[in-house]
Amino acid sequence: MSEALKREAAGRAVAEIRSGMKVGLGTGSTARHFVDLLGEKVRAGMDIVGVPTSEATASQARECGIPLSDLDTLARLDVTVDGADEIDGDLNLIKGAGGALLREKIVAAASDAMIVIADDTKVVEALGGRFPLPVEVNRFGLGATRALVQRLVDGHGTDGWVKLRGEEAGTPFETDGGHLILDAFFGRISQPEALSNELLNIPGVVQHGLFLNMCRKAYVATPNGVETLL
Ligand code: ABF
Repeated sequence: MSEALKREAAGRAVAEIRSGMKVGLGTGSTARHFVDLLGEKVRAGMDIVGVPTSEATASQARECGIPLSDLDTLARLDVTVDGADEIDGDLNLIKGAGGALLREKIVAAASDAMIVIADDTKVVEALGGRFPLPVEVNRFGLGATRALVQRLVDGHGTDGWVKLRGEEAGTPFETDGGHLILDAFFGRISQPEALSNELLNIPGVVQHGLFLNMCRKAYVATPNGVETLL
């Protein structure tokens, strides 16, 4: 999907931002367009404050001149705009390919609304069929936590797998919070709420990339223009 189309989706989200708003700033290549376009508005006089979901976004936002704050200073935000890896018909999401899922979820949960911007390759019938679910885990007890996540994958009845992100390259990926990521391929996830609870019941799991009942609107870029999913 071309960057131009991602930018169009981002532009639709920027059009919803008004002066005075407190805005969660997502992570990833689509969210990057949003931050860039929002920066243009700020430089033209729009008065907003952003809360970034990653160090990468914080650094881009600073370069764009967007004033930043955090969730210690601002307990609630008006809206968060972020990308996604999979979007189903109920606007439930898989996120975390960029490794920022924990901060993304904290920021989205602190926001009155979450708008997702994506291209149409991200729209799926059921979550999990295409994309492994990122599971952020504590370093301590990694082997035991991995075995418990693998047990959930095996119990899902598919040819699933669990990989430590970065392991094959010799350097495990580390999140902004200093955690690791297990990418767990479940196949189609028929009961996302149940899986969410099962994962969060594993003590070494910090958070996972299922974003359920959090997003109310998605702007999806297609070759024929941007569609709004509600
Ligand atoms: C973030 O960036 C992540 O939660 C998601 O994994 C990814 C999407 O990136 P892109 O817009 O580059 O496809 O939103």
